[in-house]
Amino acid sequence: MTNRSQSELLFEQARRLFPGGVNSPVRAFQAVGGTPVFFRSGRGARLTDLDGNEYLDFVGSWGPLILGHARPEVTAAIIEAAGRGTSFGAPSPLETDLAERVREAFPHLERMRFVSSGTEAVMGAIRLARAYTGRDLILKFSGCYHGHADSLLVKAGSGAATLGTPSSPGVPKALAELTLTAAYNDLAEVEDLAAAHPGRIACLIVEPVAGNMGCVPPQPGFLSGLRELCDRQGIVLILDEVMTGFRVAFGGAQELFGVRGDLVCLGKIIGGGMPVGAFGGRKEIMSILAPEGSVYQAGTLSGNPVAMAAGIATLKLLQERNFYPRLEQKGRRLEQGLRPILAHYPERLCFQRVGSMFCLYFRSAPVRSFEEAARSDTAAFSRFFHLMLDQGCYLPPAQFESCFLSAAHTMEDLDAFLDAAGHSLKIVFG
Ligand code: KE4
Repeated sequence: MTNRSQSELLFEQARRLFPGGVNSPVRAFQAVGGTPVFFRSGRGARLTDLDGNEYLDFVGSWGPLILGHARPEVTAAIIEAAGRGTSFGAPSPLETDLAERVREAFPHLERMRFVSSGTEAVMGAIRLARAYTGRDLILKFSGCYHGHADSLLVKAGSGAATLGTPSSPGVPKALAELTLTAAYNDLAEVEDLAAAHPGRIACLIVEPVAGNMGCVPPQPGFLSGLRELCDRQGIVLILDEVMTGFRVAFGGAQELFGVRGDLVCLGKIIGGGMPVGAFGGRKEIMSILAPEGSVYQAGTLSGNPVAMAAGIATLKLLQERNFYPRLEQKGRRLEQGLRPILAHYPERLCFQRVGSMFCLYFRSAPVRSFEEAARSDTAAFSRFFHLMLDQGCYLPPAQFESCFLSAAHTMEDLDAFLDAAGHSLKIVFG
């Protein structure tokens, strides 16, 4: 059993300061039991905890660290920018530089706005869609997570689903009633909802690959069907690419599946591990945003120069030749290596992957919606999680999350994962 006494001590101190001892619920290990690991440092694909234990990291800070921890070029850019001042509260050329790089990946973002989190990006996009259409209803999918803004904490995924509060207390009923929900990949249900509420739905927001109920790819025709329906009904299609943007391809899921949003939300990778979110899209929608228009949105640290510098350094490296093909080779190696292992446990496991994001569900295949993900054996997952942790593999501490590979993971690291997984599954399933 790995000694994590320092983490246990630190967790006791943290519980006297923070609810649940953490500053974001998914970190609390509530779904898997035990004590959250406190980390001292990360380098490449590895994390080191306060007891000196080293782990291969398959969380990657929940997505941002596609380059791995402490990538020298990113760290150098942060240090250099910080030396010139951490914040101006005024424009800097760094915002323009990062925005131009974002637009290279998402050319249909005619205008954009930087914020400090994915939640803020989604809040801005929703408010814009409501103002642009003059409509109040929004439509989301159960199990999708779009940050913790009130209107989106209805049948939400990620930590909300993990903790059993997909619809959070504290959200006024009157507000929650303005959020319609459908099952992911169920186009017919979306059509029914649109028919039941003609001319009242402002926007439809979707994760083009659902990474907050594990890893659920869109079924063929799902995204294009949503696009067509939104065009037909005058509904703003918001693609939440906070997780998938620059993850599944340089141009995100929109590049992969060829479906464009009217508005797009970004985050995670574009900050290179620093707090950055962004929303953007068609000029005619974005132009009603203050100060050009009257839809208000603001932020003290929006476009923060140090965060911008981290994002610029990150995107520069993602544009290097063969970055994504090399990452795909690693994802394929992991999937192919797992296949013979999972074959020992027919109908007990389902591995789903899109690029360098993946999930091992403890239930039979396939998983196409949250309703299907929710039937996973979370007790078996928890046992697997701890067995992997004790073998030096740090996974997301919840079944309803996606794992991530980075450019820093080597083929030997993936073999170590496969060995640990094979050993762990033997114990879990006997
Ligand atoms: P943030 O506000 O956490 O930066 O982004 C919210 C968000 C929006 N949209 C999508 C698709 C997201 O995945 C997220 C955040 N993802 C979770 C992980 N599943 C963040 C981890 C956490 O809540 O601590």
